[in-house]
Parts: sequence; structure tokens; C-alpha cells
Amino acid sequence: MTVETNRLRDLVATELGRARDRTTLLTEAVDEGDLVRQHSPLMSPLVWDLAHVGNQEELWLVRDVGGREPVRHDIDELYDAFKHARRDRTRLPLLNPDEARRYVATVRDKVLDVLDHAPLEGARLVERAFAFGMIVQHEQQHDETMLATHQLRAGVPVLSAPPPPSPATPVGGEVFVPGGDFEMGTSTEAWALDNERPAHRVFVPPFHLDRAPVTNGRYQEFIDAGGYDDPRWWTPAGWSHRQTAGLTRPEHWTPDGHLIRFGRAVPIDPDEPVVHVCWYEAAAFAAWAGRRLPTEAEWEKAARWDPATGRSRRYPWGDDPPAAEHANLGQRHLQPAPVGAYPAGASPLGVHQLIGDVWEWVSTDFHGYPGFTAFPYREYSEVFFGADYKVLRGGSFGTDRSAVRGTFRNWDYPIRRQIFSGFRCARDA
Ligand code: AVJ
Ligand code: FE
Repeated sequence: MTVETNRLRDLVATELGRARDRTTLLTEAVDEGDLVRQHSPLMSPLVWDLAHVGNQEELWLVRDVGGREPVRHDIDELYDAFKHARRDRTRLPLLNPDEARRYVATVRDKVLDVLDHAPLEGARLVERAFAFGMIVQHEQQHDETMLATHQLRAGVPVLSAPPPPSPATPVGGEVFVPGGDFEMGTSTEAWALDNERPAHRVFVPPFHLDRAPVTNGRYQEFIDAGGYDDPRWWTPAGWSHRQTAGLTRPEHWTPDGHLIRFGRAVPIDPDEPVVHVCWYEAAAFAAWAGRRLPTEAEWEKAARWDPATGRSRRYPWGDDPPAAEHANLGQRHLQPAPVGAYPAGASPLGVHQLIGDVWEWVSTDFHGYPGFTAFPYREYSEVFFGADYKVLRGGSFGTDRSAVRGTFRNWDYPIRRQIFSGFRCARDA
């Protein structure tokens, strides 16, 4: 067995363990009632996420990769995300919290055994570990979803974390991104998901992009200017949603200048990126400001294109994986950091906080790139392609580093704001 093989096994085991530590933290922080309760019709009960994580791991790693006997084939249907809507899941005969914990632990034991025996040797070693990488990312994605559920939970606060770093001076203004081709997407990033592939050249006309995400302070100006009451700034669908949903400010803002964060009322910091806004609010703000949302290609070019070499980087700061000084990721801090807090994470053009802090809405609908092939299942992303979903980029403070990269694509309905969503603006040059 080669050194690389051993190192890869160790890496996979470590990443699986890190994901499970996060899952454990999010599910041990609350009592039984909070695990089985529906905190919002938009979310699953936490105990569903827990067992679903184990069930996907069983399907993909124990059964598919390992060729082992099912642990519990009788529960597949309960934890199939396409079978029951989130709002209906509390009414299903789910595993109770103890059963769910035992189930995920049993699955994990088998997976570590499968990992020991997996044929992770020879050429394209890392690619062959893709199924493991996908499961690591899947659990981390659900950990972010569970964090969003915690944000919707009522009751005494149970989560806390140290505050993020604070910049000497907030970053503002915009940068110019010259027109020209760049390489979008990837064919080489080992754990990139199907929708990030393949790499392809895209021509992007010259444009200007905000150095930082739109802040609470700027967003407050939009509110104060009557932005929520002026249909001029809203798309027709956006205005109709603003009316029926009665939107007047970001979710979790109170009328007296506070926001509720994991159960605590805190003053709204004008230098922090605004979070919990939907695509329609983001687009309305941009129109009011005389700007627009960036396209997905613009966002990725600003995040990856290196003007010195013409190459696309893995991350804005280079090819090294995210470290603590680069980006606010991984639930280390349970809030976005003020703009300018991560100078070491800026792109060569001087764009800050593209990775981490808040997911950024872009103007683009979720589609496959030219040459897209669904892998390993159509259900991961292909079934969501179309005009119903808008793309979000860059990850949030709730996203783990294993589940975001310069090429990573998230998507959601344009009305959704329970996710950790913000945005930045662009304009034509
Ligand atoms: C990529 C965040 C849109 O949560 O619906 C989790 C990730 N896919 N389980 C989602 C996912 C299957 C997905 N998002
Ligand atoms: Fe899932």
C-alpha cells in the first residue's frame, strides 16, 4: 500500500470525523423535543437531517461502494428527500433521537471498514475517493441546513461562538474587472460536484464589482429610502412576492434596530454583510442603487481569474485550501464578519470575502454548463436545472471548507431567505 493511499484514507477519515463532530454539536445542543419539533415549515426536524445523513452514507458508501448488506433498507423511503416535503416530515414514523444516533454510528463504523478495504490505489487516486468526498460534503451541507434550523428555533439560546475578526477600516467601493475570456468551472478539482464541471471558457465583458458584500448599513439606507414600497425597484414577480409575504426588512430584523441571531437580540452592525435576504430583495436593492446583481460568470471570474497569469485559481487567494485567515467558514463564528475582516482572502483584483460570511445571490438561473453530465445521480443537481432556481456562490459562515470552493454552486428559490444569503452588486463598465 502506497504512502499516498494511506494519506488519502487518513484524509477521508479525518474529514468524515470533522463532519460528524459538527453534526453531533448541532444535535446535542438541544433537547429531545427540539430535535423532533418542526421549527419552520421550510425545514425538516433536526432528527430527520441526522438520520438522512446516515441513510445517504449507507446508500452510497456501505451499499454502493462497499457492496455490503443494507443496515436498514426499511427506512430508505422515509429519508428520501424527494418522497416527502420538509413540512410533512414530522408526521412520518421517523427514528427517534436515540435510534437515529445509533443508526448513524452503526453506518459510520461500517463505512470506516469499507474505507480500509476500498481499492484506493493507482492512478487518479483522489478521484476514486469521490464517493467519500461527496458524503463528507453532503453531511456538511446538512450541517449548514441544521444551523439554519437553529436560527429559526425559538427558546433559550444554545449555540455560541467567539466573534469574527474585525477590520481596522471597513472595505468599500468597487473594482474594475477587464473584459475577456476566463476558465469557468473545473475538470480537475477532485471533489467538485457534477454541476461545477466541466471547465469551459467564457467571455465576460468588462464590468465593475463591489469589493465587499452589501452591508446592513447600506441596506438600511434602501429601507429608509422607501425601497420596500416602491415597485420601480422590484421585478414583477418580486413585487408580487413582497406584497403577499409582507416583506419590509430582512428576516430576523426587529423594528427597533436589532437582529435575532440564534436566539439572542443583537444590535445591527452597519459594517456586517446583510444576511437573510431573498433574491428579490437583493435585486430590488441593486436596482435602487443604480446597479445590478453580478452574473454567475462575473462572480466566478472575480473570484478566480488571475490577471498576472490568466489562470483560474481554486480560491480567490490562490490554490491553498481555506485557512482561518482566508475566510469566515465552518461555523467558527456564528455570524458574518464586518467587511474588510479577511484581507488575506482577497482576490488579485482586490475583491474581499467572496468565500465565506454570506452566500451571494447572482442574477443567473441554475443550469448545467456546456457538456454537463449528471454524476452520480440526476437527483443531485440536474433535476433542479431551470428558471425556478437562482444560483448562490461563495459559502457562508455556516459552510464548511470541504463544501465550498471557487467553483462551488448552490441554488435556491428566489423567495428563500432562511439560508445565510446576502449579495454584492455589479455594473456594466
Ligand atoms: C446544494 C444546498 C441546494 O440542501 O437542497 C443536501 C444540498 N442535496 N442533500 C440542498 C443537498 C442533497 C442542497 N443544496
Ligand atoms: Fe441530503
